[in-house]
Amino acid sequence: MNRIVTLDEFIIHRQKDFPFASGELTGLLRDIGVAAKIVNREVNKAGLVSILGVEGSENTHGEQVQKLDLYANDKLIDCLKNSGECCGIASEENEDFVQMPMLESKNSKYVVVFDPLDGSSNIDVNVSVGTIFGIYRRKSDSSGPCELGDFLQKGTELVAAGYVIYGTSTILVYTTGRGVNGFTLDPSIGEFCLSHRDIKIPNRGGYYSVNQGYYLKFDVEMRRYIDYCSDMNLRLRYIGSMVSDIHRILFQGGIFLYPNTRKYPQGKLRVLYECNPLSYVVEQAGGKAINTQLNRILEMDVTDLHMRSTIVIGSPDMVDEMKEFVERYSVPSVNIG
Ligand code: AHM
Ligand code: MG
Repeated sequence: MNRIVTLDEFIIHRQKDFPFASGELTGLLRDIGVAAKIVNREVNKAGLVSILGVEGSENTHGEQVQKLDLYANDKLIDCLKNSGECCGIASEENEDFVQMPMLESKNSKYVVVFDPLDGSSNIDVNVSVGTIFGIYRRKSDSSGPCELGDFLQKGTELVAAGYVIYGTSTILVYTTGRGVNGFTLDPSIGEFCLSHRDIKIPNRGGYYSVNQGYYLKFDVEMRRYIDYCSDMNLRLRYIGSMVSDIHRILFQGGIFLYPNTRKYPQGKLRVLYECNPLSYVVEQAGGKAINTQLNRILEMDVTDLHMRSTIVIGSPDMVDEMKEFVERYSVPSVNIG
């Protein structure tokens, strides 16, 4: 029988790969693992909401019941604050970034960005949701508080990124730029155990993933590409929870698209909390991620904490093919003048 390798063991072992590592990044990844276990416990109880109380009400302990995405947000912030391994966080749930107390953050050189519970509209119907995270080295001087510029970095500057999927089992997938590994939570021992070593995305896959309900709102080249996917007998899978859709594509191959629509002319998904971390993971696994202007997601300038983007991400050959489609069918803008 193979010996079980826990997430903590793996992270500590990997620290040796970085000669000047101080242990902060190791600590941060472990904190995220702890927060994931706490969030997992609550997500698993989501169906008991009628027993435990609905949002805004008081539960049997006299505590206010919180929406799960806000609960996940608070837990992540608490875990990162307590350990003092990062100097600030930015979350999809917070308007502004949050500075960690200077004393506790020990002049840390990292900031963390996250979407605490992606796809949270799915919780009530028991569909998988996830946490997405990214870690950057701060740019400002570590003797002072963190600044906005520490968060507005390109995805190419990510030091680590990953996600946790709360699904049929709970899996944490992360990369520090040296391959992608996955860990499944064993509830009997309460540990994430290495289950998917050195994940590689297939060059092609049998799935495409897009909200086809918006078909008529997509640009013509995007509609052509979606028709092509259907003509090629690709299977359409769209969970409406990006982490879950990307997780399937990572293992089975395929392509995920969230183009611009009339409602979201810049795309819906957030660059900092969704597009960049997941693009980093997918690229590390051998995949590709671009926007519908055909630029690499990780190289986009980030100008706002909550900036959105279009995204096309997944198996490398399929993303290249989509790019060719757009180049071929793009309607050149006519200058009437
Ligand atoms: P959220 O962060 O508010 O949950 O929104 C992001 C989610 C993604 O997980 C998912 O891919 C997308 O929104 C679904 O959007 P739509 O319902 O427009 O297809
Ligand atoms: Mg989200």
